[in-house]
Order: sequence, then structure tokens, then C-alpha cells
Amino acid sequence: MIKQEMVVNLNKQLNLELFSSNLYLQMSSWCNSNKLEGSSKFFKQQSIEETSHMHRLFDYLIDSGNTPKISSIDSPPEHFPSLKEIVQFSYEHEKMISKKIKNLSFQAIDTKDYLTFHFLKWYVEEQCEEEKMFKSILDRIELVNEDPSGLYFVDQILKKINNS
Ligand code: OFO
Repeated sequence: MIKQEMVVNLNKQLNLELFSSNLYLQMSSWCNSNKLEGSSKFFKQQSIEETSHMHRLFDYLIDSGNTPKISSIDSPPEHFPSLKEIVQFSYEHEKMISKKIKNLSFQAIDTKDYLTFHFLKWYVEEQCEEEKMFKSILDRIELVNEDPSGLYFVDQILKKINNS
């Protein structure tokens, strides 16, 4: 049985995953209106993935006899100065999520909740991948120094990440 304090914190994480999904969907919309077709598709796919992260937590809570609660979710930011700012924002966001997952893992170990610790391992690995991905996109944008033809090249790369 999962302790109540862990249920509360897993539920907070579930709602944070929903926020992440909305954030990336809003970024997809911004990219689309700024003619960055590949980036728009990429962020839409990120949004779908974040929804699946939410569903994993939802199922874990249900399967362990708990009742997930969906809170009201803050609106994500909608105005961004550039694609670089969006990717930087995403990178910082993922670093924040990684910290939350690490805290949950510490809590699981601390309370000898090995089942939850095992469940969270997937998220630890996923966060590692996501941080790496956003950092590498950011590096490429910095490399082209926001030159329009360079940005087109980055946009095409994002389109391919989406299709791989
Ligand atoms: Fe990328 O955040 Fe979900 O876990």
C-alpha cells in the first residue's frame, strides 16, 4: 500500500505532467504561427508524450487502489520571443521536472516504498533522455546563431526527430 503522503505527491506530479502537455501544445501553436512547421510538429508530439506520462501515473494510482484527482491547471505562457527562447524554456522546464522525480524517488527510498521506487525508474530514464534532447537542440540553435537559413535547417531536424 502506498502511504498517503506519497499518493499526494504522485498526484501533484500527475498534474504537473498535464501542465507539461499543455505547455508543449502551446509552443506547438506558437511555432505554427511563426512558420516553423517542423518545430510545431515536434512540440505537438512532445505534448502527446507528456499526456502519456500523466496516464502512467494515473494508472499507477488507480492500480494501487487510489483515486487520482485532476486539479485546475495554470495556463502556459503563450508569447515567446524566438524558437531559441522556447527551447531554452523547455530545457529548464525538464530540469525542474527531473528534480521533482528525484525527490519522489528519495521519498520512496526513505519510506521503503520499493514498488513506487521501481515505478519511478522509468521516469528517471525518460527525464535523462529529454534533458539530453533539449540541450542538443539548444546547442544547434546557438550554433546557427538564429540566422534564418540556419533556423530553417534546425526546423527540418526537429521535423525528423518527430518522425523517428
Ligand atoms: Fe518531460 O516530463 Fe514528463 O515526465
